[in-house]
Amino acid sequence: MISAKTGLTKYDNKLVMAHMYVAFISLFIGGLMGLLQTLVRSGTLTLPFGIGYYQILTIHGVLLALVLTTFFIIGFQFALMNKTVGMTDKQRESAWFGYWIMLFGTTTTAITILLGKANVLYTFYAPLKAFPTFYIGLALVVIGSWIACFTNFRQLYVWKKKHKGEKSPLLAFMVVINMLLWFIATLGVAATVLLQFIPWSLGMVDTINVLLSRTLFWYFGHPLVYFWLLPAYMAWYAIIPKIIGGKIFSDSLARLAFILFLMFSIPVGFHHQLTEPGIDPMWKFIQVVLTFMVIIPSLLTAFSMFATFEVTGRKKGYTGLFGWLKGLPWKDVRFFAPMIGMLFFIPAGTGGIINASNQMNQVIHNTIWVTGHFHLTVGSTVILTFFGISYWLIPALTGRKLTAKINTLGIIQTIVWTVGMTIMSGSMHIAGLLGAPRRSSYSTYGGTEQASEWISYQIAQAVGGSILFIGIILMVYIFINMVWFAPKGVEEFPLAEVSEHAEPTPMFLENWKLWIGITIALILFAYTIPVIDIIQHAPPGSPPFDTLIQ
Ligand code: HAS
Ligand code: CU
Repeated sequence: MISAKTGLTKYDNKLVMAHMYVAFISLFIGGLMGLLQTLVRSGTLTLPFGIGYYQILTIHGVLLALVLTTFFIIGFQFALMNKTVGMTDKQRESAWFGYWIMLFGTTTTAITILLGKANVLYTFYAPLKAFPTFYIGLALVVIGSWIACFTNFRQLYVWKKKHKGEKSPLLAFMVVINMLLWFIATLGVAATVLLQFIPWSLGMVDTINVLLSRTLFWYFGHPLVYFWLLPAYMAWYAIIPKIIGGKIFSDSLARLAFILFLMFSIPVGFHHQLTEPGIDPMWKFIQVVLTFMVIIPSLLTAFSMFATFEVTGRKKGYTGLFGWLKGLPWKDVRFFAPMIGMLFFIPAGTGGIINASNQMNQVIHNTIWVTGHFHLTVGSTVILTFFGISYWLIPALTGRKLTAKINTLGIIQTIVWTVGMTIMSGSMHIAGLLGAPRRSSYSTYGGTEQASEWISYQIAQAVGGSILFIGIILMVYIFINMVWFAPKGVEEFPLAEVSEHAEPTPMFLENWKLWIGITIALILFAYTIPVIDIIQHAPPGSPPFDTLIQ
């Protein structure tokens, strides 16, 4: 039976919650590993039982950056699709099938890391080599996620057949764009894992083309960060306006931003490889230009959010240049947490633009500045928005209420996160500028002259990390409350309507063939020649691609 208030059936609830359990368990374990790391880096802790720094760093990165995000996003996206276009029984079966494959893959990879057989970090750069089950597990996670992709595509397709000539619901459109982006991007990581890493780790080939593997990884790795960001944007565009009592500023602008993300997210991976030899600087330059293109949809989003806030505030009667700020529901955690996430994105995005600028990249690359950057983006903007979503989504799914007490605790959680992250990420940025390396433990640099210059910032990181861990415990407590202990009731699934002043959405925005065509053309343009170069000019000992396939 479909609930009148949430628009979801109990089967939908079960499916989405299955994803959420994995996400929150990963948050807890991954967060704990993060705390240990800051303690090890600052020299305050030596790990017992021969556990290595890289082992906990790998668990931290894989669980938080890959497992938490993927499960939360796929679960949330199923909630959005099922709410807006519905899900048939057959689609539900395939969704569950994908879920089990992802879970099996995750468990396989996690066990390999826990046994200390895969200390290769979440980027698993060759020539670091892990035990084969690490890569096989990851491949299964990707395959499982493809089943989710095709289930979502099918959901919209079936809806469109029933609603000929109508434009698809905004959130369903956004989910499909994000899954298209994910599918095209994961082809790169699947290629390197299946054709390079698995044969190499199994001993079927002796060597690996390192540059090719890194290039295929970053072909995936950059769009990966937008796969994390776009669900947060879905909430900003289409859910937050409802929570603040307003409307969506422009449906067309939201769709345009998402289309631009699809087109420009993928042909930009070289901005992670600017210091790498073996790639012609001309192609690096072209991909840097394309990186600056992908900043535009974020600027559109910033504009659109400001417009939504201002229009809503003014409608409520607040005047003056910034008077409308008072009209926002600061005491509602469903708004407060994502809003702080948005504020974090201002310095985070600025940092990204610095990273992408070739000359400045030379200063910060491989320093802990980069770690500071991604703790502001994915670790603040994205995760605070995901927490903001959880405050209404979880109770809506479990048939409970978000109580006033939990609302207040959520606000405290957000403040704790803000304080912890500002201290940790701020000191990471500064230490990075002083040359402190990323991905390295105290044992590698402790005692050197430079280390004494960094030490106070490393200690600040440990302080920030400890505060963040308190934030994680609070969030896990809130999750447990919303799942099992909060009073029964009905929580709203907030979906905003489009403003009556917005222009009608032009139909060409739904020209899938055109957008996918341009995306593929841009990828071929940005990657074909450099990849041929990388294969042809592979150093001796690095077998060409065809011998790997044999
Ligand atoms: Fe990045 C490295 C460039 C965005 C994540 N990035 C990373 C890594 C991660 C990551 C994980 O060019 C490390 C990978 C590794 O392990 O090596 N990044 C960028 C650029 C952007 C960017 C140009 N990154 C992200 C996002 C991430 C993420 C988003 C995760 C979710 N990044 C780089 C580069 C590197 C890199 C280089 C490689 C560095 C190296 O050398 O290794 C852009 O997309 C940023 C655009 C964003 C903006 C901000 C818009 C602001 C908004 C908020 C508005 C606020 C409002 C509030 C409305 C221009 C939308 C209103 C407030 C009121 C009070 C009313
Ligand atoms: Cu990137």
